[in-house]
Amino acid sequence: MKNIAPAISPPKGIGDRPSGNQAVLDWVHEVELLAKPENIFWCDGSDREHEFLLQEAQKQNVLIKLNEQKVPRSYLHRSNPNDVARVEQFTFICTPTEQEAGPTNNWSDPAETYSKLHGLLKGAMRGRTMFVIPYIMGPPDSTLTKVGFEITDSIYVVLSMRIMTRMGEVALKRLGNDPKAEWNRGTHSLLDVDPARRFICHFPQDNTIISVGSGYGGNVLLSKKCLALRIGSYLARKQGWMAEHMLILGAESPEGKKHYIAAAFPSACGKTNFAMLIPPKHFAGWKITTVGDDIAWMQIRDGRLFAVNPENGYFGVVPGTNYKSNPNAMKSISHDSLYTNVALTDAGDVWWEGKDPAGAGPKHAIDWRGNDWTPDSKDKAAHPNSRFTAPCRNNPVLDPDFEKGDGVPISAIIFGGRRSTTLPLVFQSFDWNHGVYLGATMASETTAAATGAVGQVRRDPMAMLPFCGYNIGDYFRHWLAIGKRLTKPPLIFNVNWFRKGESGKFLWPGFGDNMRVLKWILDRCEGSGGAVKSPIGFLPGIHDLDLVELEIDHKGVDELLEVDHEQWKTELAEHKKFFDSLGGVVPEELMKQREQVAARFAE
Ligand code: GTP
Ligand code: SPV
Ligand code: MN
Repeated sequence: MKNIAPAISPPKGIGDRPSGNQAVLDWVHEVELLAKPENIFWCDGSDREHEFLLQEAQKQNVLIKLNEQKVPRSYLHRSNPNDVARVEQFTFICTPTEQEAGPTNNWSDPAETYSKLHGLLKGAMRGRTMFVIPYIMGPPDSTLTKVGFEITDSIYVVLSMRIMTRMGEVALKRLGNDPKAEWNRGTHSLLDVDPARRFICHFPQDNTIISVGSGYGGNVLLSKKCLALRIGSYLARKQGWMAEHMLILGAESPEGKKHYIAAAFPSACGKTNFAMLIPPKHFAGWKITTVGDDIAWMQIRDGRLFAVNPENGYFGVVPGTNYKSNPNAMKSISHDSLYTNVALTDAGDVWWEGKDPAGAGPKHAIDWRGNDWTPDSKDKAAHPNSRFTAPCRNNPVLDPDFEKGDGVPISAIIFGGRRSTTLPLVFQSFDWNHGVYLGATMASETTAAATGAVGQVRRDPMAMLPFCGYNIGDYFRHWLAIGKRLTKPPLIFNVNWFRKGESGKFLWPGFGDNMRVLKWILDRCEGSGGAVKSPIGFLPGIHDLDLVELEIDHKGVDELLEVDHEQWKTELAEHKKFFDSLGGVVPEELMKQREQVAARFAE
């Protein structure tokens, strides 16, 4: 099978074992005894190593080099067609009690699960190379930064982790020699990429992740959803900080006033696009910069929340990305990038649905499965969840404080999902606890980022449903407790770019025009923006939004901002149903918030 790499033999000076922390060496030895690899390759992230691995990956057909003139130093990877997205149904939180994992996670018993996984890993790397990747999550000088080691038998994982994390020496240095130091042990093996033997298991108490049977993104780049979110959220609660599925952006006015905003939207609901947005012409002089596009780690200082992006790269949705919707993403992926499951043109370029204006695509290409494709084919050329992996350094609007260890101060938190109906374009919570309620009850139509049905409304609290590594009730309590410690809490908002009109089309143009909503949010942070009070929170009046040069009529804006009482009756009933479904773990305060919304509708 094309994903499964035979062992490689590196030349002298590449892949050698560094001297290091004995606890790490012991663990690597244990996994070696279990998985029986042909050899071990210690990654240091150097250019020489990178060149060598790229050559090997091409030899093994794991990567295809793209046309150097079109996309310099970039490669295409095709994952197994049975393995193209996160698998929530095979993702487990393995805590001593089921109650610790809570009602929203799949739970399995740690001892039984270790034993099952060790069974699967037994001899699994025979004839293969076992790579050891030392990495850190977080800026090198941040107190929030965590060390992780990922063992993998996938060269694609190594090359991806080199982009997504800070790899090599920096991690060994950060860890030091203390055998008791905190670090994450992540073990990954492709096995034979069989969905029947695919498990993504987290052992929060042991700071351990074991992932088998997949070679795809969020399942196997253990730094990201596994460490930075599932294990991260567990550690965050224990240690008094927050690990969230949020972008972080900087917004600087023409006068030089800057705010940082964090926003939690579920998978494939617009974080990368919002974090890189280019304001419409009318907003000349405004600068939007990216700190992060997917994950925020936040801690309290001086009564405020400060955020860092633990990642070093973007693992972003490809389809729909173009020079009109997201020029900064296009530039970010124009060189030194990996592409997964997009189409390959005859000229050796990459292509996907939504790359060009309609009709301007290639007449022939090889689709993401490796088959011939023409515009008449019924199948898509690129998989709907095809992804790019690109270094943050490629982003032309990377925030200058991207690597600031202290983090950036957060003025506002935004929640939002894909909702065709009910949810207005934007509204503001009355206070922190009400904002926590907005996050706790948010919902979104499901996307291709996870396997399963697409387009079904499901509750996805704080966009963390698939990523909270412990009991969701305790997670809500943690949010409420953080609020109590903040003297200058961020304001909390909810947005919805995806409301549809009667014709079934999106009412809001989205992308760069989201600046208009962001501007109102910033005005509210500055205390200057007007608002009208509604039962669900503060809404902008139509004149509070800057809609100059926007091709949308007043009726459209009214529809976008409408709070329909009948729809909200249903929505509130859904909130109750959701809370009830969690089986009594929801804090009293959030139940009370729901009653207060209902009471405001009755006023
Ligand atoms: P993950 O990486 O899965 O966490 O996704 P994300 O939240 O970063 O989503 P991303 O920005 O990649 O957007 C996902 C899809 O939504 C893409 O196909 C975008 O084209 C589309 N999208 C993003 N922003 C908007 C918007 O403002 N309006 C509309 N209509 N679509 C959008
Ligand atoms: C998401 O699904 O939210 C992602 C992509 O960001 S993955 O890393 O595959 O989880
Ligand atoms: Mn994500």
